[in-house]
Amino acid sequence: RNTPTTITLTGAGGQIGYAALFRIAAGDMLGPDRPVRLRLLEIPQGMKSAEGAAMELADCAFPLLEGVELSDDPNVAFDGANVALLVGSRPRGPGMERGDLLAANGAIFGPQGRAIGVHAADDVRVAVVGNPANTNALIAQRNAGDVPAERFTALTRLDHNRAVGLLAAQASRPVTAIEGITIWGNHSATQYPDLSHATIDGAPAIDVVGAEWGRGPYIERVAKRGAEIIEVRDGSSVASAANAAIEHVRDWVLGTPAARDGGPAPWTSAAIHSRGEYGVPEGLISSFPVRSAGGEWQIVEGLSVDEFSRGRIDASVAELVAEREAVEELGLV
Ligand code: NAX
Repeated sequence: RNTPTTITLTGAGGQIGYAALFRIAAGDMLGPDRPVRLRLLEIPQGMKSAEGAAMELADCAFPLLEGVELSDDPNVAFDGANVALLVGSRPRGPGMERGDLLAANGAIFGPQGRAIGVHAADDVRVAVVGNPANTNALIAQRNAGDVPAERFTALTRLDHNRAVGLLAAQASRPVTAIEGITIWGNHSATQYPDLSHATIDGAPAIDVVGAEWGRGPYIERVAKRGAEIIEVRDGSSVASAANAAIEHVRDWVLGTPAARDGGPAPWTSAAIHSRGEYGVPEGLISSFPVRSAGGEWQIVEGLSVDEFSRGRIDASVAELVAEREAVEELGLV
């Protein structure tokens, strides 16, 4: 039997936590041959709910699940963590200014970053789901001491999957016909779902669906899909967000698929540490086209960026720069 992987999940008493825990324990994230140990971090108000989830996990008798521990102390919860899913955060409330939002999240992600730096395993991989995800990841990374910056990522996989699903629906093709979509920038309304390199059954997607739609209503619909779900369901995206977090970590650890039929190997999207690729300022955690191999994300380089894409990428990256400046001014990083 393999040694268990320790997974710390924050906000474990919340909705996304509840949707993610059972799939992780069933092996959907790390595969059927990797036992897992779960560490659930909550604040005192969320503890009962996390306890209930832990009881139900026990009631599933998952063969891969070697233990569940609960804590409201990051120093305990991140001890020995190989994977950290940071879900609990303070999302923007009505009328909340950017400064207030970032300060509230600094109080969460600063201490969690420090605890990861001191207590997590050497191979720790961090995926931030809680919004504002990119900048929360930046705050945690900048507080985590010696942990390599590449280990801190934020989720844009839900945006990516939404972009695939909506394109497939428009073209009346299965999602498996689609490749080469990229989400660029911030996980926010400024994100840029880019069809320039996307294909449908190998043909340029933009020729199939038309540039007018692909560079207009499509972008808006992907970026505002979260609001659309809230409107229809009367509640935010939960199962799809948990699914995206699981796929992000799965691909990071186990790798993205190899090339088929002689084409380029498929890529996905993730917000990762920039070293200046595609003109994104170094040190930002921004979404790129990525593949994963050997347990590391690699940015897909050399894609052409036309004027339209350049403008969209720059606009979303400018928002990330402004958020970084704000957290620097607030002394959070
Ligand atoms: P819930 O409010 O159901 O759950 C959040 C949980 O986090 C609560 O139980 C709360 O007690 C806990 N929590 C708060 N502060 C904490 C801390 N310092 N340490 C540990 N736990 C803490 O929200 P849920 O629907 O689960 O969503 C969680 C987050 O995901 C939100 O910030 C939301 O904005 C974000 N989302 C991110 C998405 C993405 O693609 N990145 C999409 C879905 C979702 O909107």
